Amino acid sequence: MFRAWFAIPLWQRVVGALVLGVITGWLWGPDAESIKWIGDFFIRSIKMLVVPLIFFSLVAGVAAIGDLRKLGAVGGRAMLLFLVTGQIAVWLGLALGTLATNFQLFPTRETLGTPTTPTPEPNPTTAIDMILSIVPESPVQVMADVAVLPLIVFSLLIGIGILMAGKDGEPVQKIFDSGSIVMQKVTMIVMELTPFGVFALMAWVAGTMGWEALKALSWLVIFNYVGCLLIIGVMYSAMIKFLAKLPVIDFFRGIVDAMAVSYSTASSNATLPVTLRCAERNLGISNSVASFVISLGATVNMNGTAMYLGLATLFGAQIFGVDLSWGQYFLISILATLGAIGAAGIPGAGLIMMALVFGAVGVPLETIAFVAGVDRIMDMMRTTTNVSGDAAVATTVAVMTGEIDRAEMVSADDV
Ligand code: DAS
Repeated sequence: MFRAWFAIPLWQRVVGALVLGVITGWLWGPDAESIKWIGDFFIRSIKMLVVPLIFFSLVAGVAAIGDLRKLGAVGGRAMLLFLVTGQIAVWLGLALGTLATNFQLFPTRETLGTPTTPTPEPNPTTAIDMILSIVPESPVQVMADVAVLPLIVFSLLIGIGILMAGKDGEPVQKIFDSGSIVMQKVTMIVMELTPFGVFALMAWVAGTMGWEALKALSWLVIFNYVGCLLIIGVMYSAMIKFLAKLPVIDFFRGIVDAMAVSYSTASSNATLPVTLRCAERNLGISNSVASFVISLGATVNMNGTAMYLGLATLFGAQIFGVDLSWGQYFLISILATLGAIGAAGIPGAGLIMMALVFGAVGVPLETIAFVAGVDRIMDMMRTTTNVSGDAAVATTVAVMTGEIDRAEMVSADDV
C-alpha cells in the first residue's frame, strides 16, 4: 500500500486530491471546515521553511554569481539576460493581475466572504522609516519574526560578503551551498504532505466559499498559464530570433524533452540533466557554457516563478481587500525577482516564496492556504517556463560568445 502510494507520481496524487477535495467540499458544505486543520498543518510546514530556505538559497544564489566573473563574457551576459527577462516577467505578472482585478475576474473580499484583512502593523510612515525598517537590528530577531525584507537584506549582504572575501569566503560559501541543498531535501519531505493538504484545503474552500472561490482559483490558474505561454512564446522566441538569430522552431524542437520533463516533475533541478543534454546534443552548445549557464539558471533564473509571484500577490491583495500603491508594485517587482533568485528548483518553491513577497506588502499569508490546492498545476507550467528560459539564455550567450556549433543543431528537417 505504502509502496503503491509512492509509485504514483506526486503531481497525479495532488491532482487527484484536488478533485476529491472539491467534490467532498461540494457534498459536505460548510462543515468541511472541520478538516481545514489538515491544510493548516501543511501550510504551517511550508511557513516553517520560509526563513531557512530564503536565507540559505539566497546567500548561495548570490555567492554563486561570483563564479560569473570567472567566466567573464559568458557570465556577464548570462546574468544580464537573467535580470532583464526576470523583470519583464514579473511586470507581465503584475499587468495580468491588474487586468484580472479590473475585469473583476479576481473576486473582492465581499463576494468571497474572506475574513477581513488582519490589520498589518502600521507601515512605516515615511520613506525614511521604510528604509530604516529594512535594516535588521538583530538578524536572529528578524528570523524569529519572519520579517522577510530585513532577512533578504541580511542574506544579500552575506552573499556579497562571500563574493568580496574571495578565497577566504569559500568555506562559508560551501556551508551555504550544502545548507541550500539540505533545505531543498527538507522541502521535498514537506511537499509529500501536499496531497493531504490540498484535499483538506480544497474541501474547505469548496465547502465554505463555494463556486465563487473555485471560479477565482480557475482564473488564477488560467492567468498563470497565459503569463507563462507569453513568456515562452513571445519573449523567448524573440530572444532566439533577434539575439541568437537562430530558427525558433529548431530551438523549441531541441528542448522539447526538457520541457516535457520539467512539466511533469515541476522541478528545474530534476530536469537539469535533460536540459543539459538537450543544450549540448540538440542545440550544439559547448559543454562549458551549457553546464555553467543552465546550472546557474536552474537556481537563479526563474521567470515563470517571478511572473507568478507578481500575479499571485495581486490575487491575494484583491481577495483580502488590500490596496497596493505604485510604490508597492515596484517593491513587489524587486521582491519577486529576489524570490525567483532565492527559490530553489524544486516543486513548491514558488508557493513558499509567496510568503516572501506577501509579508513585505501586507498581503495576508492566508492567501497561500487559499491557492495551495491548485499550486501544483501552476507550478508545472512555471517550471517549464523556467527551464525554457535557462535554455534560451544559454543558447543566446553561446551564440554571442561563439560557443555553439550550429551544424550540431537539430533542424526541422532532421528525422
Ligand atoms: N518548481 C519550481 C522550479 O523547479 C518553480 C516554482 O515553484 O515556481 O522551477
